[in-house]
Amino acid sequence: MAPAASAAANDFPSGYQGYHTYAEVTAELQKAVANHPDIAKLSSVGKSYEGRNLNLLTIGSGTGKPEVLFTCNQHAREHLTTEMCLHIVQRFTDGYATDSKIKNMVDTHTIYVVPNVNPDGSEYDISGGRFHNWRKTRKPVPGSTAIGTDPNRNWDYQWGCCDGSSTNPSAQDYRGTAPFSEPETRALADFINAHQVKAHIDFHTYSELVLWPFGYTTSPTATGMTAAEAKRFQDLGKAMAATNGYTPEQSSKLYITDGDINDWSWGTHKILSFCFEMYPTGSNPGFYPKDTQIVPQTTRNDPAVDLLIGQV
Ligand code: 0X9
Ligand code: ZN
Repeated sequence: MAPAASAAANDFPSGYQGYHTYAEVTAELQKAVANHPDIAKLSSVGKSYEGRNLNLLTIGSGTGKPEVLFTCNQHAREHLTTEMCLHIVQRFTDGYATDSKIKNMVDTHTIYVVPNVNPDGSEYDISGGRFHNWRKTRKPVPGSTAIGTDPNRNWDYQWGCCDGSSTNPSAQDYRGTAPFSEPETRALADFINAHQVKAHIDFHTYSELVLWPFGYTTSPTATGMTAAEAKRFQDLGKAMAATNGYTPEQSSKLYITDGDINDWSWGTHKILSFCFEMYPTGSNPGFYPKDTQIVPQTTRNDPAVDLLIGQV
């Protein structure tokens, strides 16, 4: 059965109107392509449950180059991350003609950006002109009255293995009925499976952390993670954190998760995959910093983004 139509959100509440709604993100991506057709292309990795395109902006000018992926907004209310992905798009397109460092990165890589992995959730979060503190997707859970699965517990690597997610459909970290039960994670995984991504950041808020796999175990090494590989994550994670002032640690040190995107990306494809938890450090302002924070908190990650791209 087709999902019920859900109205597009008109805008963010007052004090937050510098944030981009899904329609505004799409318009900005179209503008980036119109202004830079030689290096930017807009497509999608698939559709959300409610039928929105999962926009994919590809930046580059050739094939066979190392591929780097940036994903944002798996969690609905983490709107600052969408702005992070939009900032990456704008910096690498608008900066191409004037900044030789950016030109060099673009000429030697293919950069993929998915600003809204969970657009149904983020539109719901701002619906009716107020915030709803929504985290999950918007697909009803079969056999339950609950809505939504935590997309970052829905990835098919050690899914549900280790008490790092919930089987309760009402829980914030509900893992779903099966790995990739959500059309959004399925589509993004299919895209990654079909490409050669070497490095990745999945942006979240909040806590100002640089996190690396594995999240399902507190051990730094495991099947699929040698001591040398763990050291590479540690060294690069610390180097990136030194540029943005975040705290670097293995993700399980924060808490155990199973089925997150970073464990799957590394465990399945050996992608150098990090989770950045952006501004702020604490619950005030938590998930809802005013729009005056967009520029300082997104530009803050420029050196870390460049460092990651420079690795591959
Ligand atoms: O719980 C999550 O999915 C992420 N934190 S958030 O507050 N944005 O929801 C963190 C995932 C990183 N993995 C682990 N902590 N194991
Ligand atoms: Zn999150």
